[in-house]
Amino acid sequence: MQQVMEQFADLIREYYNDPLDPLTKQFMFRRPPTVGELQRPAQVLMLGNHSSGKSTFLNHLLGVEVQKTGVAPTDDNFTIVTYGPHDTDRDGPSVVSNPDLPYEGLRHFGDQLVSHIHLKLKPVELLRTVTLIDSPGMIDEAKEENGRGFDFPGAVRWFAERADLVIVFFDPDKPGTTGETLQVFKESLNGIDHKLLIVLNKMDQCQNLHDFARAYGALCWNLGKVIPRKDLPMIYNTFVPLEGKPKSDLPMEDFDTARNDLIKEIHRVPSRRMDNQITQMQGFAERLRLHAFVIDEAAKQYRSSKKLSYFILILVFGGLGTAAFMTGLFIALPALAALAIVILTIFQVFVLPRKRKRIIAQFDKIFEGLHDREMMVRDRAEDLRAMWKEVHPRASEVALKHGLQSFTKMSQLDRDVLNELIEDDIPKLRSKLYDALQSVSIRDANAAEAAEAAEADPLSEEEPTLEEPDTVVVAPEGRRRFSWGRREPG
Ligand SMILES: Nc1nc2c(ncn2[C@@H]2O[C@H](COP(=O)(O)OP(=O)(O)OP(=O)(O)O)[C@@H](O)[C@H]2O)c(=O)[nH]1
Ligand SMILES: [Mg+2]
Repeated sequence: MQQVMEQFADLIREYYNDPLDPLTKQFMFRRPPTVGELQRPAQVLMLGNHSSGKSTFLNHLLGVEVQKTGVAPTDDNFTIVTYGPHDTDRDGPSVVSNPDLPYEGLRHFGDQLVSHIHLKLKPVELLRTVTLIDSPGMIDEAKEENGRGFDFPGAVRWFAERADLVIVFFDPDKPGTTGETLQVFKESLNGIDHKLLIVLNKMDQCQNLHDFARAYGALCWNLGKVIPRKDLPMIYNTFVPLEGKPKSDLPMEDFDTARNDLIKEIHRVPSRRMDNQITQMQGFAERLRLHAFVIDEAAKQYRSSKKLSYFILILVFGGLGTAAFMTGLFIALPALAALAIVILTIFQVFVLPRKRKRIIAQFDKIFEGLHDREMMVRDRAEDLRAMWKEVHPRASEVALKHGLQSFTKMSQLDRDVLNELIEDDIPKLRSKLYDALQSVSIRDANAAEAAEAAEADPLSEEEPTLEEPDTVVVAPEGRRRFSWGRREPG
């Protein structure tokens, strides 16, 4: 599995190196993910009301006491738990200033947040491929502005966008989503419901079916208000078995199954990460294409209108000069030359910048013009418009700041390479990933079956096959590359 992941991570990096990074630079698009961000292990963000059992679950999952647990809402830190050969703790400032760790972006939230960040390294096998992030318990009452001293929903959004799975914990005491929880659902988790899992925890606290129905009903009712979808995400009703807790009268098997399923989902996160990275690269490439094509078209319009204006100037002054020459009015020639220089200066200082601004103000029209056919398909038009809404401010900003003249023409080869990446290479990469993951899981299942059979019949001759998976050949052979200024073939 690890080997398959590494191969795909390398491939994704290769696509960023060529053509996405050079095109990003050419058109001054936003920063692509760094190598550190691409290489980091998969991340699971654990959110939830205070005392809903986040830290207890984390300890249970890892089989060691990593986090303190307790009834009072005492933990107001984001704790990043990741792999290290020895138990080590690091504080926020050292975490956000370490370029080898993908948390530098948190610095923008200010010192208050940084002082609420902790990193714990633990020698636990699961942490080699999955990093867990425990978060401050949310208070289920309306909070004053800035009650925490930092932008809590913003920080949650930052972590959630980078997480491959976001688990939100509730418990039967507080199955409501009001106050801070409501704010987080609306401001931090909108648009990422595909990574969201909901856990109704501490089910052993429900004494009977009535308690369970009340808690489950209240949670669904409240979630329905903040998740604008017809179908709610999967809700795992579970608990963590703890010594000394009173036993419930409810049958516990289903809750045990839900806990095992939840743990399986967490173990599956590294493969989800690959899928998320492909989705992220696709989103990046599609936005870059919109940005680059619109700027390139605007720059083309600007260049041709500039050429036309120069052509008219040359024609007029060339004509006047020739006429003066032919009629023997040589005395008029210096005056004509001076006038040509004045008009050229006015043209360059006043007319061209205004022209540039006018073209940039018409970016919407250029966008519509470039996609007139796709705009006929309703769903595609909606997607494109939503994407353009995101891309437009940056495109206008860089065009205004640097001027349309500073963008070199995009070659047909680069256009084709980018189009092929989006239309062909990325979908193929995704299906290769599914095939590779499927063959790994079939092999794992066979190995487990063989091991079980060997255990049941120790005299059997057959050895369980536990060999390493074959290398999956995924290198893109013969694909076209970014031109790096080369002329296109033909
Ligand atoms: N009965 C029962 N108690 C639990 C369960 N999980 C956690 N607890 C108890 O609930 C209390 C709170 O658990 P924590 O794990 O500290 O909760 P938390 O969500 O991390 O809380 P904060 O860090 O304050 O947000 C502790 O006393 C735990 O022993 C559970 O599944 N069943
Ligand atoms: Mg906690």
